Amino acid sequence: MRAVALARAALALLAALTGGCGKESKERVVDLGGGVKMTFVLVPAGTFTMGSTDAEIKAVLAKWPEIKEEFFADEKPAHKTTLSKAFWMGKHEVTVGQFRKFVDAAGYKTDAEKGTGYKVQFVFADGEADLVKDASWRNPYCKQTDEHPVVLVSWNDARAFVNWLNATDKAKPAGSTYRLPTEAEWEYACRGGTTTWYQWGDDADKGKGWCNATDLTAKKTLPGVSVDNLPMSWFKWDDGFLYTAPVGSFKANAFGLHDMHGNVSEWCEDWYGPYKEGDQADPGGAASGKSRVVRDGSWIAGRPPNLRSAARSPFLPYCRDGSVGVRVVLAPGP
Ligand SMILES: [Ca+2]
Ligand SMILES: [Ca+2]
Repeated sequence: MRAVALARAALALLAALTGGCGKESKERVVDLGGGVKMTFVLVPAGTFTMGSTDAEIKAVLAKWPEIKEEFFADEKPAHKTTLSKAFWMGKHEVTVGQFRKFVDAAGYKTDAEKGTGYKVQFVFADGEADLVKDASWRNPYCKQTDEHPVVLVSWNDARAFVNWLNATDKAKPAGSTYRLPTEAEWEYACRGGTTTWYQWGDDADKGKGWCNATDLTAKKTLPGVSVDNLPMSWFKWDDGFLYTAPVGSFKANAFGLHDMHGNVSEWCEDWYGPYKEGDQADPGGAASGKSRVVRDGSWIAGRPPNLRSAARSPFLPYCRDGSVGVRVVLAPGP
């Protein structure tokens, strides 16, 4: 009886989330005005193993022995995590065109444009790593069309964007809210039911067609780059993009989400902190902290292990980078 009641409750929640249409809709398209649209896909409730097992970390260290073990310590312990409610997630990273709609409508100035708290941004221009003072989402030092993922936006900017979505989408299902994904939602959505290092398996070299990463295209142009003060290692295939790629240029995962590996890293809602031991339900990260979570490697910030589904990074909320962007969820709750 309990199982039946739970199933009914889950169906009711799903109906509420999908606008009560009775039939599950897999995509939700939001009109931001002026022909600019944003598509969300429905990610079902479920249970998965979050983080890395000791066996995964041991195998990763064997493959990339130049990296210190403590670099992966924050991925432990692997823990069973349940997400009790379905949620909508952006099918793509937020694009320049979508972000521009927000900026124009709200008259918003990003942290980078205000120059607050953080005077320079780390971007790559002309094949070199540079610290520059005038980079912003409008001037990212690489060619970006309206279909490319917005970059050089801080966590504060990302939050301002979702606040605007909440005020703008009048057809939003009652009781649901736009926000950034929790770290658990992000990893669950990235894995799409997989338990391997990447959506395509454990072998980094078999990822061609799945993502825009630090590939041989990047190696040809940026041979001297180092990340985390270590020599760079590269994916051994060409994806055709040195900088960002237009969103959705690569394969979708099992949930219909694109670019969950690579292109740009993505802000999460949570404070960054160590994982708790034991099974968890709907975790929301550390209670407080200094940094927010950024997930996913990118066109540049990711040597192959950094693009694994379990990899995580801290990033100060006012920081912005040419490799960090945004993905949005629409989820039940405040
Ligand atoms: Ca690339
Ligand atoms: Ca991404």
